[in-house]
Amino acid sequence: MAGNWAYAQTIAYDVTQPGLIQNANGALVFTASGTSSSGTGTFGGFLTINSNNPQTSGISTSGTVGADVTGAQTSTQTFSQLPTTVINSVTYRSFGIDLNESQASGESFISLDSVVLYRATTSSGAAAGPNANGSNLSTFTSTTAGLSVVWSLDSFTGLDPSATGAVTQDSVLLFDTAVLGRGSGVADIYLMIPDSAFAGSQSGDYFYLYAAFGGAGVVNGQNYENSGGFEEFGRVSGLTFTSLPSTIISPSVIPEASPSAALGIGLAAAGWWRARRRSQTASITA
Ligand SMILES: [Ca+2]
Ligand SMILES: [Ca+2]
Ligand SMILES: [Ca+2]
Repeated sequence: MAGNWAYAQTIAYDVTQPGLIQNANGALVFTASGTSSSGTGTFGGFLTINSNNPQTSGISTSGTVGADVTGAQTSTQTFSQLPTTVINSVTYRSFGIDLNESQASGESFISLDSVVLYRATTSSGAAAGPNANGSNLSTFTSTTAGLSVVWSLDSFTGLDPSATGAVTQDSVLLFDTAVLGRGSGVADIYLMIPDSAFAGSQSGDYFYLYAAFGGAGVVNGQNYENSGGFEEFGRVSGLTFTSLPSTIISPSVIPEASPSAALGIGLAAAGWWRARRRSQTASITA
């Protein structure tokens, strides 16, 4: 089950408790829990992935969406639609992630395996989005003209992180919605991508966000596959963050896993898990 998109080296971030990630590719990822903000925030949803598939993925296009995406709640974004938020004097394009998982025993956990924000000079039109397990993303990436990667959770070559051998560093975020969940329609997680990553963007450019959930499978006995309830990405605006979570979440390496090594991930992660809490006081406050 696990390992649909497991790569040679997986960097895991344990976000089952509130905390802040300083992503290697320049973004801030932090939980709403443990965060203080002021203002009247809005969450402008533009990608809804709604399935019970253990691994699920989608891309935000106004064209033909993938099987797990709710088209009526999903749309291509233009540059002017992407709001900015200033945190500690740095300007970010600000996004939120609303996680919805079954709260039945053992089902509240979910992994976020991939996030890629693309920029294109043309609309994707009818290019079909990816299938549930992340395959068929190449249909989108190969037919959308002028496509480039603005930001990604992972490091990869080319345009398609689901392509064999593309990922050079695989990061995965592990969430527990029983701890972090704030209900439907509001962000549980904030994703702040530095505005500097958007250098050169034109007002007429189009933006597409790809996300994949559930691929971590079983880690330390917890099942991070997707279960009932939709996952949604939205634009976050109107918030001033007065503090961020005080816990910095450090990355930990999960050793190599073969595609059939879900059990191996669990065993290897046991040692990693015991040593994972290397918290320190956050140096970033707004
Ligand atoms: Ca789950
Ligand atoms: Ca990943
Ligand atoms: Ca779900």
